[in-house]
Amino acid sequence: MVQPSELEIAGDEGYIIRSVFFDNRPVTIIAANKSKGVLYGIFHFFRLIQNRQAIDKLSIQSKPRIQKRLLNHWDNLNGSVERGYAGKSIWNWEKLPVEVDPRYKDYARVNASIGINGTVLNNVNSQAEILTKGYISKAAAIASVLRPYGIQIYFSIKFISPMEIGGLSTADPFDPHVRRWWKEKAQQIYQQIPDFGGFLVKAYSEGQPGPQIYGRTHADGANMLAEALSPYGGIVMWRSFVYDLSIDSDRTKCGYLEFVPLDGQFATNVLIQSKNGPVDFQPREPINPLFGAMPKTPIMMELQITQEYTGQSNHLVYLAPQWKEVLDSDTFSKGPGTLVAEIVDGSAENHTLSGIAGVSGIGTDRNWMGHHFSQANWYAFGRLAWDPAFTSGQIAEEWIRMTWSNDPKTIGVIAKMMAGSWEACVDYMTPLGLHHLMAAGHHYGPGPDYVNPGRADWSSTYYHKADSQGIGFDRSSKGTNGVGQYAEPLRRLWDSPVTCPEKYLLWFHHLPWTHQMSSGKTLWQELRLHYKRGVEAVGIMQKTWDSLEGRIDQQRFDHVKARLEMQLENAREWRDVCLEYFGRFAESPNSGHDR
Ligand code: GCW
Repeated sequence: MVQPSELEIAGDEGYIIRSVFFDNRPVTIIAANKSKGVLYGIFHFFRLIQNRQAIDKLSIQSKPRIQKRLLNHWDNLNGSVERGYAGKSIWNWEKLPVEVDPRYKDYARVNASIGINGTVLNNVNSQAEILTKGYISKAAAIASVLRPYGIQIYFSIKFISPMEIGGLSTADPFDPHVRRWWKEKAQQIYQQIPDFGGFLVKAYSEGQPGPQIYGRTHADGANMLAEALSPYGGIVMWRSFVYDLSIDSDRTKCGYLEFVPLDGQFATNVLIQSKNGPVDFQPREPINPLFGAMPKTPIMMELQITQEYTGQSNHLVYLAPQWKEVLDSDTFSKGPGTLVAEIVDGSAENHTLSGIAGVSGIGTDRNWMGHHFSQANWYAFGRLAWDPAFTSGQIAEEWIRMTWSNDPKTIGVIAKMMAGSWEACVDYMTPLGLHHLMAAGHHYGPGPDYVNPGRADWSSTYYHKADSQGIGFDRSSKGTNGVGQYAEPLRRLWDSPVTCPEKYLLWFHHLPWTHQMSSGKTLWQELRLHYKRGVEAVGIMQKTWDSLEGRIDQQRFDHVKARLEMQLENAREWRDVCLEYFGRFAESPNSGHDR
């Protein structure tokens, strides 16, 4: 029926599902090497049933391509969630470990059903308290609920914890007392949580301390933690989200400049966790140049499920197409066909360790994510982490069938809305490679004129550089040479406005308003068209949704309807504010453009 040899390739998490006859009766076998594989196999089988697929002639074999598939909660210990738009943190630290909210089990099941096998409980802007005895016991209570579902827990740690809660006078990674402190801390954690996953670290970035305080490198810091965790099989996920403008005045270049020279210096249980793009989860970014640039180090990809820059919990934006664009991008780092997905799954560079993280959007809201459709992003993250080759359409269809309906009309309508929603958001917020145009104090509405008094790179004007001469950030070889961080032929193609894909045009080039686009239109005309198109797309989504009234329950229908109204209003605002502002330059007497 299933030979043991067939299971060899299934590994620890894979499974085989097969229809066979046993004693003349049809049976379905779900076989795996480990209980986790059986768990995933059963969820696969449920999915088939929920998707109304035939289950009488099954012959399925599946295993995850990426090893560590994690959610990252940006949850603070006081119950607030950084960039969370769905209520408070689900971790009720005050009541733990005595009271264990039944929702943790629901959380575990949802995650296991999409293959997620790890979760970082607390914010990367970390508090040292997470490592105190009390919090370790609280976390152990969560771990025991998640364990049967194959989910390990991890902590974000603060680099100077030995000082803040350990009474040491330094956190220097070369100090023997500091090293001992971390080793003892690891031992303490593993005593209570034997399958603890490891540490996530944001160091020397946005006010978080790091080894640089002591003149040490990221590798020195990461390796100290790796040494403490390695006896137990724990890992360190060290983030590359750093942008110290004293290293380079172009923010997009900083991560690469700090990390690439360290390739080869990290311990074997360290992964470098890098955001998909070089800035910060903008509606669209070109790939992070670190993918493929550190062949000796496993690079873990960080995606953002919570919609910090894409309308938060008010806009319907299905992000799988964005993630697919990144995963399917060719880095050319080992010649043509070295896709980001193959860097991340470890196959391109022969790493045994591989990982992907999604910044969670989960909160205490009844529907988990604030917007019913945001759940699709959670679902899609899990599915792509399992296999980056799945298509966004296929994932959407599975989710729609399980969440909304198996009625073909409903599926078709919702699938169409979802498919176009990301590109619509890019169009009404930041088309043609524009980025980071938000108003002061939040990451929601438009503020192209915003200038941060303290930091140039927190200003919108730093990114778009619009003036009467033109618009865009010159990262070509004539500008900051940001393009120089990519492998050939990307470097060459993106260096010229003629061969640079238009979706990245203003990311890499500062061009006159009269620049001719492939459509024959001028840049200014094209920009206006994109903003207009984005707003129109939301209007169409709204009408499309209305056509579903009566086909789905009224409560969720009304919820989405109300949010689409808000989305349309917001999209119009983005269009009007941005075009009014850019128009001041584009249509000024010396722009060369007709009014
Ligand atoms: O996306 C930005 C957010 C910060 C976040 C930071 C990071 C957790 O605006 O809120 O901090 O990036 O990723 O570290």
